[in-house]
Amino acid sequence: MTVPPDSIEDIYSLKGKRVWVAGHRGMVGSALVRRLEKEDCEILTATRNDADLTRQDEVERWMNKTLPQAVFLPAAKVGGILANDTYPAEFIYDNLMIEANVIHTAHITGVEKLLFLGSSCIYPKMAPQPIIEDALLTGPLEPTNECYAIAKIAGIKLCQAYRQQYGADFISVMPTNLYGPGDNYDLETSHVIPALIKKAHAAKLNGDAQMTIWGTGSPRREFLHADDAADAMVHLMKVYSGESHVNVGSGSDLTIYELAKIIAEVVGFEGEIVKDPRKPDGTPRKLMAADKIKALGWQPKIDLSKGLASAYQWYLENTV
Ligand code: GFB
Repeated sequence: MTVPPDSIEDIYSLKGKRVWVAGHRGMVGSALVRRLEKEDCEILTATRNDADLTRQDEVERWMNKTLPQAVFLPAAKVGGILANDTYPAEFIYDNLMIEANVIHTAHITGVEKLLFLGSSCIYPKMAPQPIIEDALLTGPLEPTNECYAIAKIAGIKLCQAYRQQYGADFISVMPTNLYGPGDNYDLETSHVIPALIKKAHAAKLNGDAQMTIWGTGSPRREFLHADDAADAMVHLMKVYSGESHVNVGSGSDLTIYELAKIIAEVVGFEGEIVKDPRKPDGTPRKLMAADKIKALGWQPKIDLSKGLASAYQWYLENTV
């Protein structure tokens, strides 16, 4: 049951604080900046020229200079199933470096509160559904994204370790598959939603009889709009402090084939949807339990069809 937001007391205030969004150019980082603009705080951002987050000396220099009081850490090397499977070295190395540098330096420079973003792929491939937070490290991971997941699990452990040893107020959230403005539309590296929007749009324009989706179409996925995810993160920054990570999802899922049909309808592609089983399916299902975040007084506002329509609009206005 969702607890009314008003009944949950803030334990941390962003008011008047210097708040660093590390990775503000990404889809989640830019959604966080949009959301934080509604708070009475000073938003700090760093371009790659200011600080390459994979370089410890650059992170230290930048954080010592700007002294953020609160940090959101969405910065990460991210990608869809094929990118994860093709570039495991970058997915583990870049992510380990970014989180180790930022979390350690946050401790050294006395950051009051830090929120680290993981991903639902940290859970075992065959975790019972819906996946509760305690399912972490109870079984083998999905092989196509094992390197990314191991790096993200290390990030959760970093936050827990600095909390246990030094009392640092560092928390972690595990968002489900996200989509929204600023998404990556490169078909080789993107997630499924931007890929299918792009494919459906091209098929419509070409007058194609078919569009192809990867895999069997039967895996189930949960999706959340990036603006909802950012809203959840700002909420958790204010109301949550604890060692365990918190799932951030929509609470419902659908098959990839069902998703493709909705996207075809949103885009106006009327042809056939064909499956390509030579491509990987990945995890069969990763619906996360939403009980914890609901009990903390948060629920999503953007339903999938409306969110997909706005994502398509963004695609038309920004990439075509
Ligand atoms: O979004 P996606 O790449 O990520 O794929 P994952 C989701 C499902 O959609 C898979 C299928 O079963 C894909 O086979 N799919 C169908 C497609 N057509 C397409 C297409 O054209 N492009 C893509 N990309 N998929 C990633 C992880 O897993 O999701 C990461 O690898 C991370 O670690 C991220 O957790 C959120 O949900 O499979």
